[in-house]
Amino acid sequence: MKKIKVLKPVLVSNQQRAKENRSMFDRMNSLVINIIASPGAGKTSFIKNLITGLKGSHKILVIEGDIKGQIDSESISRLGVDVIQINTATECHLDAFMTAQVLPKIKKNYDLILVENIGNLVCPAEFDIGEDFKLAILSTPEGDDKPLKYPLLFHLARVTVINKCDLLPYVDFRPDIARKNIKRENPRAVIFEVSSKTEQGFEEVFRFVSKEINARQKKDKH
Ligand SMILES: Nc1nc2c(ncn2[C@@H]2O[C@H](COP(=O)(O)OP(=O)(O)OP(=O)(O)O)[C@@H](O)[C@H]2O)c(=O)[nH]1
Ligand SMILES: [Mg+2]
Repeated sequence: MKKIKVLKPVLVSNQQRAKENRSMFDRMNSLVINIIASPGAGKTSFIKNLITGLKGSHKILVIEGDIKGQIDSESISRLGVDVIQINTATECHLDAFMTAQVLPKIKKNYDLILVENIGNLVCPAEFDIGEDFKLAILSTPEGDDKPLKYPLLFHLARVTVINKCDLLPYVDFRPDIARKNIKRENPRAVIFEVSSKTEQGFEEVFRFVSKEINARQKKDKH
């Protein structure tokens, strides 16, 4: 049977739409972070910690991607921030078109838009949605070899957060090897080690994200 190559055109048209989304985010003056990790790595927990640390100083919106349901959206809205849900039904990632569909729902300007992508280490990395940067989360029970086995995400992610560091005494995860593996895929990656449960390591993340928001807003003034 003859195979038809469709992935390339799909990605090209996604790229075009992502560019249009990015222009819209630029006009809104928002820093957009696309958060990608495997199911259960701690995306929602990380987002909730970020909200707690930054909501006093910044206006935050969360775009929540799930195959089905709104469990994460509901727990995030209880923190008093706006949330927009995208249910993808069968798709294992968010793409630029799905993101574009919810953009008209954004009725005010936010300093920070956090996008929780579908739990998956593979497909979400392939689709630009118009974000400023991708942030990967690697949790310690998953193993320190994952950056080498799922290289695209760790290659593209400007930031990798090693989460669940409170579990280090109980799991075979070597932070120094994980850092080496992340840097092998992306030598310029910014790496944080945190626990979303104990909040250890978050001060540094808050400083980094605040700096990025400020840099973004200065850029727009020029
Ligand atoms: N011990 C420990 N547990 C954590 C940490 N972060 C998250 N968890 C727990 O891990 C489980 C999954 O966390 P979530 O934040 O829901 O993970 P997620 O990546 O959003 O999951 P999906 O949206 O289903 O893909 C929950 O039981 C959290 O309480 C952490 O740093 N340490
Ligand atoms: Mg979640």
